[in-house]
Amino acid sequence: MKQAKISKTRSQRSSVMGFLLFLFAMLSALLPATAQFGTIKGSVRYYTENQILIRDSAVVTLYLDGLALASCPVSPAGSYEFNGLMADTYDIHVSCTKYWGGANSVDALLVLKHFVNQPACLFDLCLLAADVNASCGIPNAADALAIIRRFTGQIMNFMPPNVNPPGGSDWVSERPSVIVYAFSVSYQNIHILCTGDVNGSFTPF
Ligand SMILES: [Ca+2]
Ligand SMILES: [Ca+2]
Repeated sequence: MKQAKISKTRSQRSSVMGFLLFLFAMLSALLPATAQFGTIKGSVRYYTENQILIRDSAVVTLYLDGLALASCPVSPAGSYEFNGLMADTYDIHVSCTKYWGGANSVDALLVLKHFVNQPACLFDLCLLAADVNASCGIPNAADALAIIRRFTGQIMNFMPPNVNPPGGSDWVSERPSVIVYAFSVSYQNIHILCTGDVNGSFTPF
């Protein structure tokens, strides 16, 4: 009698397991193929106190191991999105073609103060924006002078022969690394600045 009861219980467990396996197989078949991939999404903003959204004239590029994989223009809402990404670590960078502005004598003074360490006052993206000739060293008097010359209309950009080579573009961007997991969304906002506008005083238009 006891043996028959045990056998019946085993049979019931086996049926339940079989049903669960069947259910799992059905659900797997119903899920779209892209579901196993991840997404990166976020906004593009000017690096200033009120974090102004960049709603046009900017393109977000996705890199894997230094190679550009895809590009995406910012939407009118100031957002971007990359879908169907394999789990991995990606880099993101923004290029912008909006009007340049915001760099003046105040920025030049901040660059000089940083250069002579009285005190060092520029960090992260502001430090990158201070190196207007993109010489990749500590921003110095040459960068400060170039900012003054452009603000006063003596030069039209930060490219040679106006500055020493290599010369910098009108915009600089953060380049964050983003980890993507399967079945997940990674949120990453990216900040940009006009080159030379180290105090983020500009309102992009
Ligand atoms: Ca420089
Ligand atoms: Ca400024």
